[in-house]
Amino acid sequence: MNATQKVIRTTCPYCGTGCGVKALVSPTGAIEICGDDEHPANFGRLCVKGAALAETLTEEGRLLHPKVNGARADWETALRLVADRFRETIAAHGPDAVAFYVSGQMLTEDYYVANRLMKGFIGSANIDTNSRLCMASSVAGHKRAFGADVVPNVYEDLETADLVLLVGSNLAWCHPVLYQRLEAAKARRPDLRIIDIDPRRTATSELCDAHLALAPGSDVALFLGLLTYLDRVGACDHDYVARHTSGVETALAAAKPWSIGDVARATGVVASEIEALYALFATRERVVTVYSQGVNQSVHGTDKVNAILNCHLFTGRIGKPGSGPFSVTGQPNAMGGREVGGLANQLACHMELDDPHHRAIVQSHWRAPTIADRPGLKAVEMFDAVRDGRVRAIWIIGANPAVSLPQADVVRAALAACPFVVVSDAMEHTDTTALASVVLPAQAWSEKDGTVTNSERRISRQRALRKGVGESLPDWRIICRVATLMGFEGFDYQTPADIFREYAALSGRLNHGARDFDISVHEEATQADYDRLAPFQWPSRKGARKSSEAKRFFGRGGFFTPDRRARLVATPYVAPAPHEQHTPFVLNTGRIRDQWHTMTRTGVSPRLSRHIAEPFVEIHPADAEALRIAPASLVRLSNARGAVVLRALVTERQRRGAVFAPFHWTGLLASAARVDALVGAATDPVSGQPGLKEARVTVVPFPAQWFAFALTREKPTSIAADYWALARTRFGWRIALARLKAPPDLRGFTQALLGWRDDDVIASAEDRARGACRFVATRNGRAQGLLIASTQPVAAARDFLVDGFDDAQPAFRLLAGGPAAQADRGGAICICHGVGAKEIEAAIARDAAPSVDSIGRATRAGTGCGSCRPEIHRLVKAAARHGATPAQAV
Ligand SMILES: Nc1nc2c(c(=O)[nH]1)N[C@H]1C(S)=C(S)[C@@H](COP(=O)(O)OP(=O)(O)OC[C@H]3O[C@@H](n4cnc5c(=O)[nH]c(N)nc54)[C@H](O)[C@@H]3O)O[C@H]1N2
Ligand SMILES: Nc1nc2c(c(=O)[nH]1)N[C@H]1C(S)=C(S)[C@@H](COP(=O)(O)OP(=O)(O)OC[C@H]3O[C@@H](n4cnc5c(=O)[nH]c(N)nc54)[C@H](O)[C@@H]3O)O[C@H]1N2
Ligand code: SF4
Ligand SMILES: [Mo]
Repeated sequence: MNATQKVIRTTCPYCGTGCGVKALVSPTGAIEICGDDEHPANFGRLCVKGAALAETLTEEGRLLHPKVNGARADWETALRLVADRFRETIAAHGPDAVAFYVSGQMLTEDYYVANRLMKGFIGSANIDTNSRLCMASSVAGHKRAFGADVVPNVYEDLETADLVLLVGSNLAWCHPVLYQRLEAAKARRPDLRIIDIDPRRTATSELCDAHLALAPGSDVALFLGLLTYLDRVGACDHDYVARHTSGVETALAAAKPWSIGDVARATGVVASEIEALYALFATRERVVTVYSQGVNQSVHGTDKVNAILNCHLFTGRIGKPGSGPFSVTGQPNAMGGREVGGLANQLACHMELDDPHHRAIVQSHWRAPTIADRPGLKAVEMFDAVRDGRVRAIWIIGANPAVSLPQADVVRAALAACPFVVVSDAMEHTDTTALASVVLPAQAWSEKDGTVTNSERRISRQRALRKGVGESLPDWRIICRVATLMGFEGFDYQTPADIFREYAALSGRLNHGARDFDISVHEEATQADYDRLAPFQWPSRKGARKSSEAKRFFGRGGFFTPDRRARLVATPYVAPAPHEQHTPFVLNTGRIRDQWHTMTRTGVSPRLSRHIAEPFVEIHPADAEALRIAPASLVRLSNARGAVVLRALVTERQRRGAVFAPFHWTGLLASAARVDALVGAATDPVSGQPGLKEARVTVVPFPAQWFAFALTREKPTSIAADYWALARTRFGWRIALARLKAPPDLRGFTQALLGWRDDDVIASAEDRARGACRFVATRNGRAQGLLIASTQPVAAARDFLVDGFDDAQPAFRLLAGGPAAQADRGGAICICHGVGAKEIEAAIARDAAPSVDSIGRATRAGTGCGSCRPEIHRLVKAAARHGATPAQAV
């Protein structure tokens, strides 16, 4: 840091860990990013995505002004059109004919005004958030058990526990800083036991003492077995159960039939591993169970949640230091959205739609003409209603449902046919903005101001670091202007602080401890207070002495049910339906380390695009062999709903009978990799959350005859291939391609793809024996484009070519017969220091006693943000098992 730089403290816009970020802003506007050592979520750490934030602050691809039917429009015209069309639709078809689909990436202030407009002024509850796809089963499970949606514990409990279970949670890649805190705790206290419960082995498993690769969807059986085991061995906390719970008999009755043998049969895990897990749970005093999408994204998600909560309640292990169930939130403000009422079945500030007293409180606080009194459409239902014409005008804010929602092809068609679609987004081109009648440019992270809540109920400020690009405006302001144009009064907030103050006051209104969510201590916050606001946890009740406010909930009961007791819920196990012959594989979906959702932001970063540059599917070697799928070949996954084509990653980390594919790739970045096109509309009956990890598919080789890898400076305008995937590089784009038949005119094909001009110098080399051909185009002595084609999947050191592309030398060396071996560093592992798998393997081979730390000293890998440490660990372990083996790219 230098003296001219201004320090602005803000919060990372990615995962729900909610790390504090320190931005160093120079007078020139240049921005450097580092971790905020004072923020209690991360104490200075950042993962690779947080560390690369500065790189995403480009104007490239941003939406700079409003557009109506594809043409530039001014704000007044665009907003008036939105207001008029919504008003007309409501007048003609009633308030339920309009809907908002919003996002856990909105700030709380944005959410508050959107919710107030829909539920208090339009008078419908048709506002739902993408958190329906993410947290709805945790919300429903919490409400069933606790009477309110509360995460009882705090992050430090992960560090002080004796046993941590990670259920359906790839923490190493999805909450990397929490994982690092856990890793550091284990290094300090090797006796801390960590068990991973996930059908596939992930980077997270590397730290764990055991990995239980249970059958997909069998979690309820595992936790029913645990409950009955705990009862049998006398691990019940009788005092806690008697004083603070009800329903224990029914829950136990549902669990009784589950012997360890039954659990082994249902989960496919050997009995001894199950028994070892149960014994640890019974005997370790402090236990934390972390869970996320492997639990929530299931048609039995709410039962999975309650099956876990039951075991914690039964043993009194909740809301105590080092003990409790811990649902970790995904998005930066998924938690804030739950608090403010962004779900179609909530009101605001954890108040309920079906409670007349709550409705009266909210309506009067909102000075609202009406108040919705029944739940609106939940995400999947909302798009069904768009499809069948019940919803005739929809406003999508901060989400990309044409990629991320189940039945994505149906969603796309529904939006294309909908009479009026408004999309507020920061980016110009997304799969969803392509379907909009009106697109509105939203300010993005670094430009806007507001608050977010992380997984441990901690509210932090996001602060503007610079002016908004183009004509973009903050979401709250866009929503308020539309509300005003619709004729509604009271949307004249001047700053987010005005909204925050009103919100804080609502949380405390007629509360007196009856409701969990309370931040009324801030109800009189001035602009200056808001500007200074330091991260704080709720509850933060007005008038309560700080010391009297427990940091955790429920350690001594005090649930939010009418009798103040928690409910143990009977959770019968429903085995997944037997496989249909034509769709024999379970399609599990999720995330990778360096990309965020539909890649609209992380996809612009060359550094983040490097770790995994192509959509892929993990498949077990035995399944691959039976289906004649070679490593790195292309495969087609399909079912009645759709099809995708992905690169095969053959790995024993995957179970037989199941495949895993990330859901990040969009229609803009790959020919056919929107995996949500394959996911069905079935949802959990309690929460309405879809089974995003439970689709069924068939898997076959994709019969490509021709393959290519290309680098270009300019993004191709069209790609004449049956398969393609694009990724950003420092100097342009990398493209993987395949065709069912070789292009008849390879030179012409290459010229069109790479955008050659006639005056470019073209060099080429052909290897007829291997059916390979290489082209390099240069302009003024600098590489312009490169293409390697082959009748086999192209085996080239891709990162090496990417790195050397600019000066064209490596490309020419390649033409001369392939890259120098010593220069090929292998697939990217450490992004901070640019260390590849082959360099790490070489260092491991040289090291007498290799460890993650010694390899870090030798190569610097893993010594930056630390996100790659689990992968280095895997390479160290693999070398110990087999001697040095070549690492796979993923
Ligand atoms: N890098 C990165 N980090 C992110 C995100 C991102 O896009 N990229 N997104 C953020 C968001 S919004 C979210 S919600 C979180 C999600 O964070 P996670 O929930 O950790 O991520 P996922 O990869 O969706 O799924 C977790 C695991 O569930 C497993 N699973 C699948 N089926 C089952 C099952 O039946 N039982 C069990 N026990 N496990 C199963 C999968 O194999 C997978 O490893 O990540 C957040 N962090
Ligand atoms: N198969 C499968 N599908 C899944 C999941 C899965 O695990 N498997 N996970 C689900 C989960 S947990 C989640 S959370 C969802 C995520 O799915 P989405 O939320 O639909 O995905 P994002 O790419 O995060 O979309 C956010 C959009 O908001 C835009 N944006 C960024 N900043 C701003 C801003 O400040 N204002 C506005 N207005 N827009 C902005 C971005 O450019 C982007 O287009 O996906 C769900 N879908
Ligand atoms: S763990 Fe990474 S992505 Fe998540 S908040 Fe922290 S820096 Fe951001
Ligand atoms: Mo999520």
